[in-house]
This record gives sequence, structure tokens and C-alpha cells, in this order.
Amino acid sequence: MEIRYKDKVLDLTEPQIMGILNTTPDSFSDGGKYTVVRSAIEHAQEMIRDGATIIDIGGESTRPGAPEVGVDDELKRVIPVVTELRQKSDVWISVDTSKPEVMKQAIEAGADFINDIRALQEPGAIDVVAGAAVPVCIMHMKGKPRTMQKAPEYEHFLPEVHCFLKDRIEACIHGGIERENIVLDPGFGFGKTLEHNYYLLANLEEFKKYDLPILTGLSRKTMLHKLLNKKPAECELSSVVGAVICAGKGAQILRVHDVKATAEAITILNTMNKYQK
Ligand code: YH5
Repeated sequence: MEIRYKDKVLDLTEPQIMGILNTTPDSFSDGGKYTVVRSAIEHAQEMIRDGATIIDIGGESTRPGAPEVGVDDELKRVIPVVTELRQKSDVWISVDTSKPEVMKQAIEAGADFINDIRALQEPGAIDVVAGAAVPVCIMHMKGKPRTMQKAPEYEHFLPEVHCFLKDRIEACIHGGIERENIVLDPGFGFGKTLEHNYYLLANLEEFKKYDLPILTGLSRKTMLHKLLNKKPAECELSSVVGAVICAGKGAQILRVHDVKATAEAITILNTMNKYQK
């Protein structure tokens, strides 16, 4: 498996690490624009050195309960970082956004992957991605980020996740997106209880049936720190374990905060896999 954009190819035979780059103001001490862009670029370069082959740039906080961000603020946060990182590196640049205007300007600034937790449901989003022929990750979420964790309920959990992704794959293809540009994500932590999340993890291999790349993000999420009675920042070890479990069950792209530790763990997995009879 692989993903392609323009002259670039990302081989997915071995799992790839997507490093999370936050550009929301709360992630830096001083909110000045120059400081924010410089710190973001330094963080991105560190993650690249540590083994990330994709950098995921997000300007909207999608943590449960976080306020919504307007398009102008999101553009101000994301575009300068995409522009600067593109000048400095040929790493895959992913933009974590649901807004068509942010997608469009990010692609113009050099982004080569769109990561949309809302699975291109915003009007115009499919058109932007189809027009640019850029790879896209579509994720399952039940409800909206602000309220999704308030007692999510399903009649049939896993079939509903599959049904949603199947419908979105069809909508994307109908809208002109090539099937080989679609990456799937079951959306750990998005409108799911602790039980839902572990049920999903246990049955992750079901998502292989689409024959599309699978992306997962468990890093520092509630399913880890709540289970272990820890703070999110204390979940490096459990996040690495989560990433390795996902890779072992077929995920090709691992969205993580702790790139170096994840890269070490994945080296073990890759080496073991070479000796599989
Ligand atoms: C994802 O899974 N997640 S942003 C709550 C936390 C910790 C971390 C403390 N974007 C995903 O990372 N994109 C986000 O609790 C994503 N898949 C894809 N494709 C949320 C996040 C987080 C939320």
C-alpha cells in the first residue's frame, strides 16, 4: 500500500508515524505570531529527526468541550506554519481541518494531505480535495466535538462506524475523489465511551476489509489516562503501547505526540515482522 501526491510516494509497507503539531495558542507560553511559528517549526523538525514522515498541523482544538474556532483564526494559525515548513522540508504535510477554505489555502501553501475529523461533510470540502487530487483521511465521529463525549449511545456500535465510513467513501468517490486517495480512521475518542474505544481497538482488523490505508490516533487520549488514572501528559508509555497494538492490527499511519518513543517501538515490530514464516 502507498499514498501518492504529485511526485511524492509514501510507502505504507511499514507503519508510518504522523507527528502531531499543535498551533492552538494554549500550546505556547507567549501568543506572539513569530514565537508561535518558530516554536512550531522547531517542534516539527524535532519530530522529523525522530522519525515522523508526516507532520499533522492543526489549528482547531477538537478536545471534548473545546470552543469552536473561526475560519480566520484557523487560517492565521495554520497557513504560516505550512508555508514555513514547506520551505524547510519535503516531509509530508498534513492539515487537520474540516474547513474547505483552510484546506484550499493549505494546499496552495504546500500541504499534501488533508486530515478531516468530520470526513469532508462541510459543504465544499469534497470539491476542494477532489480538485487538488490530494490524499485525505476521513474519520468516524458521532456527534460534534463540543458535546460528543456526553453519553454517546449506539444501537449497534461497530456496524454504525462501518456504515458511516462506507457512506463517506461513497460520497467522496461520487464527488470525484480517487479511491486510492482515501485513508480511513475509526476515530478513537470521538463520540465513544471507554468500552466503545476498547471494543474498537480489539476489532480494528475489521477495517482491513476496505483495502484502504488505516490511520489511528490514541495518543494521550482519555481511553488511556482514564483507564490508568493518570494525566494525559503522563501517558507516553501507554500511548506507545496503543500505537504498537494498532500497527499490529493493521494500521499503516500512527498519529502520535511522542514520535521518538513510537519510532523505537515500531522498529521492534518491523524487525520481528521480517522474520514471520
Ligand atoms: C484522530 O484520532 N484526533 S485531535 C483528546 C485528548 C488527547 C488528544 C486528553 N485529530 C484525531 O488528539 N485526526 C485529533 O484527551 C485526529 N484521528 C485523526 N485522523 C484530538 C486529540 C486528543 C483529544
